Amino acid sequence: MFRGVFEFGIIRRAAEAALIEIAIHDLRDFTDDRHRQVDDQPFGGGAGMVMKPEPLFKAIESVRGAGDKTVVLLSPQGRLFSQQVAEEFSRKPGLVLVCGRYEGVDERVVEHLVDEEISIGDYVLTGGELPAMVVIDAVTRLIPGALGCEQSTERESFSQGGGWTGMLDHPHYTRPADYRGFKVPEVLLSGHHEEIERWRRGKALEKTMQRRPDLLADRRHSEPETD
Ligand code: 4FV
Repeated sequence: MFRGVFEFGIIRRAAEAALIEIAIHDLRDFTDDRHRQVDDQPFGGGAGMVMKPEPLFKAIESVRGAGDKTVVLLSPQGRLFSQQVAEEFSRKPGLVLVCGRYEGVDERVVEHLVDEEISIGDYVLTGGELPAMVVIDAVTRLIPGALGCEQSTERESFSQGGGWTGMLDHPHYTRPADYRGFKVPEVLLSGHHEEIERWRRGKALEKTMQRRPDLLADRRHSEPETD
């Protein structure tokens, strides 16, 4: 599942530039029984299977290495992933992303090995692989040098920098200035950078108020008190 995703675009370039290093480990390689079993029936009964502790302990302990890596289990029980969490993770030396399957992993893995549980949203997926890819994508683009000049993380949705704290993004336009009679807003063609900045901030605020007023509430809490 991962190969396809990491062979394209920014993730691929960041790996080629050694800005990131991604290693994928098959849990079955950490089993020692003939059936290479990684799951088993749940104690207490019930539907589905649970991932066994042994392969996970062996895998995580060997991958974690010197222990400077943060062990993250992707699960619906986790803290909701966000741009802020992505920025936090992008400043860490390394991550071990544990992808569950079936009903989930044996709780002793969570208790004794997992530093942080992360959820990408309140819905149930078939596995933790897609959430892991989401985390890798959001974190990689925050690694200095990962984004070429055509993109910047400075001012974008939810970013914490440059006065656009936590707002949705402003509309974007490119050539042609007139497409089927649909024109680009004059101000963007004016070259008046301050007016353009004001228009963009206005549009970002308008869209945020309409679609995500909750973000403005958070903003108010995160902004320092002004007299
Ligand atoms: C999930 C989420 C998620 C739960 C059982 C995998 C599934 C299955 N992970 N954010 N939402 N995981 O639904 O991170 O093992």
